[in-house]
Amino acid sequence: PTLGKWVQEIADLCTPDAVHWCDGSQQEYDELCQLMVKSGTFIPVNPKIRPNSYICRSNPEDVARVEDRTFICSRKKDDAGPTNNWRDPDEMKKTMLALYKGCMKGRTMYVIPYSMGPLGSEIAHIGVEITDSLYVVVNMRIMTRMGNDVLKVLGPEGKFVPCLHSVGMPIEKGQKDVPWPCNPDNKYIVHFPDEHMIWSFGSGYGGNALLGKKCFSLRIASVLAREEGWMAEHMLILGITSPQGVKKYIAAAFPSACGKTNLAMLIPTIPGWKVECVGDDIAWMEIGQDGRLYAINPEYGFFGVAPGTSMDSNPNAILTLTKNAIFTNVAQTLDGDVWWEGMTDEPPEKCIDWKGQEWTPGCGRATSHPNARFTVPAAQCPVIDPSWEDPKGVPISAILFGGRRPNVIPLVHQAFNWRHGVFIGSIISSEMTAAAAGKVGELRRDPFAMLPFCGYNIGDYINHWLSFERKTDHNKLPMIFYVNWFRKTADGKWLWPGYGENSRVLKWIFERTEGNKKAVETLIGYVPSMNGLDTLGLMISRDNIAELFKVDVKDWKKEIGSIREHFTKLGNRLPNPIWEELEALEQRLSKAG
Ligand code: SAT
Ligand code: MN
Repeated sequence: PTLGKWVQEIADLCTPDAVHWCDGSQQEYDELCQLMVKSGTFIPVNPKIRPNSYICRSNPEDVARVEDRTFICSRKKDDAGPTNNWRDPDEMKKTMLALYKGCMKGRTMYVIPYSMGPLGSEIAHIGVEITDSLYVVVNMRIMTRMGNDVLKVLGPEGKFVPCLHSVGMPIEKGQKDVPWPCNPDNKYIVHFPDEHMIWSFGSGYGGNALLGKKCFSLRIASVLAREEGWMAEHMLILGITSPQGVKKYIAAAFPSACGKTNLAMLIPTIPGWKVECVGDDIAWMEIGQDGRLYAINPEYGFFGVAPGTSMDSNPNAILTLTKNAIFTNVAQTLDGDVWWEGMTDEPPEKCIDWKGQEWTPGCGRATSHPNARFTVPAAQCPVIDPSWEDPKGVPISAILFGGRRPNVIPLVHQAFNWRHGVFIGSIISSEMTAAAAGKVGELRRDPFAMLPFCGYNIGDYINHWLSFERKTDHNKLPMIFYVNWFRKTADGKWLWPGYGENSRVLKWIFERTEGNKKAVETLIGYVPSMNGLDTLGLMISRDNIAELFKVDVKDWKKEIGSIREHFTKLGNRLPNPIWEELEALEQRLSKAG
C-alpha cells in the first residue's frame, strides 16, 4: 500500500503516458532492449562475437558522475559536513518538484523494485527506483537483483528506499525522441538522509542514474550503517587462497577508476596462489557473531571502466564480457564488435567512435570516452567467488586503502593498529580520474575513497570507523594496509609493473595476517623487510625495490603540512584521536631529522 501510494503520487506529478511495473524477467529485459534498438539508443553487438550485447552512446554532455551537482540535503547543514554540497531539504524539494512536474510526458514510467544484497539476507536492503529511462531499467537489472521476487520479500508493509529518477526531457506532441535523452543544464543528484530518500534529475549516466549504486549503496547506506552500527564502503572484496589451501578475504578501497575491478579479479603471477572475486566496487560490512568483520557485495553486476581493460591487464574481465553486456561510450568495429583504447595492442583499421563518427588511427581522437563503461552480470566472471552470494558475507582479514600517487607513498605499508589505520584511511590521496566530471590528474585527498560518497558529516564518519575498535576484540579486526601501485620514477616511468604482479603484495599482506615477521617498522608503519616481498621471477632492480619502500623524511614532512590543511578542511567534528595520530607522526619525523 505504501509503495502503491507513492507510485501513484509520482505518476500524478510526472504525468507519464504509461506506468510499467518491472517484473525482472529475461523476456522483459529482451523486449526493452529491442525497444531501444528500434529507437536507436542501442546498437546490437555482432551476436556471433558477443551474444545479447549492446553498444550505447550517451550525450557527450552526460558522461560521468557530476559531483558539483550532487547534494546531501540533511535538515542541518552541519550533518552534511564540509565535504558535501548542502541545500535545505524543503528548498531543494521545491526546486525539484517544479522540475519533475510533467517531466515524463510522452514517456513510460518504470517502477523497479530491487534488492541491494542477496534476497532475504539480513544485511540486504530494498529500494524502489522510478525512472523514465529504459537504459536505467536494463542496467539496473544487471546491477541489482530486481523484479517480482523483491516485491515478495518486501511484503505489504516492508521498508524500502524510494528513488526517483528522470532524464528531465519530456516529449512534446510531434517531437521526436533522441537516442540519449537528458537535461545537461539541470542536473540534480539529491539525497535526503533523514528520510532515506533519493531524487535524481537530468542525467542518465552511471552513478547519477543507476540509483542503487552510489546513491543508495554508499550515500544513503552510509547513513543507515551509522545508525545501525555497520559499514557501507567503496571497496572491492576478493578471496585469496595460498598454495597450502588457506583462504582469506581482503577488502580494498580505492577512488573511482583506480583499478578496483582489476584487483578484484587479478590472476596472480606467483605460482600456486589464487584470487577470486566477491565484488568490485561496494562492500557492506558488519561484525558477525564470532566478533569478526563480515562483508557482502550488495551489487549483482559490474559497472567497470572499459578503456585499459585487456587480456593483459584483466583477462577475467574480458572473459566476463563475452555475452549479456552493455557497453556505453565505446567504439564499434567494422565486424560489429566493441573496441576501446588499450583493449588490444593494435587499434582497428577503422571504426565508429563513441560519438558515432568514423575513426581511423592517427586521426587525433580517442575511440572511446575515458569513462566508457561496461555493465555485465557478476555471475559471468570466471573467478566469481563461490561465497559471493552468501547472505552472511565473508570474513575480512585485511583492509587495503590506496590511490594514484606517483611519489611519496610506498608500494605497501601496514598500519600499527586499527586507530592508526583509520588515520591512514582518512588521508588517502589520489590523482583525479575521468570517473567524475572535473580536473583529471589533479591530486586530491579522498578519505576512505568516500569523498564523493559519504552521505553525512565526514568527521562523524571517521568517528564511526574508530568506534569499531570498541565493538569487538582488537585482534579480530582486519589489519589495515595502504598500497600504491602507481609509483613513478623521476622521468615518468612506472616503478612497479602492477596488475597480476600485485599478487606479490597480496601475498605479503596475507602472510602479515598470519603473524609473519617479514616486516620492518618505519616512521609511517611496517613495510616489507629486505627479502619480505616475494620478487622471485620478477625483473626489477634492487634500486627500484628500495625506492618503492623508501620513507623519505623530507617528503613526509611536506606531506604533514598538506594533511594538516586537509584535516582543517574536514572541520571541527574530526575526532581528536585522528589529530593525535598526525601529531605522533610529526614527532616521529622530527626525531628522525
Ligand atoms: O558512475 S559510477 O559512480 O557508478 C562509477 C564510479 O564513479 O565509480
Ligand atoms: Mn566506484
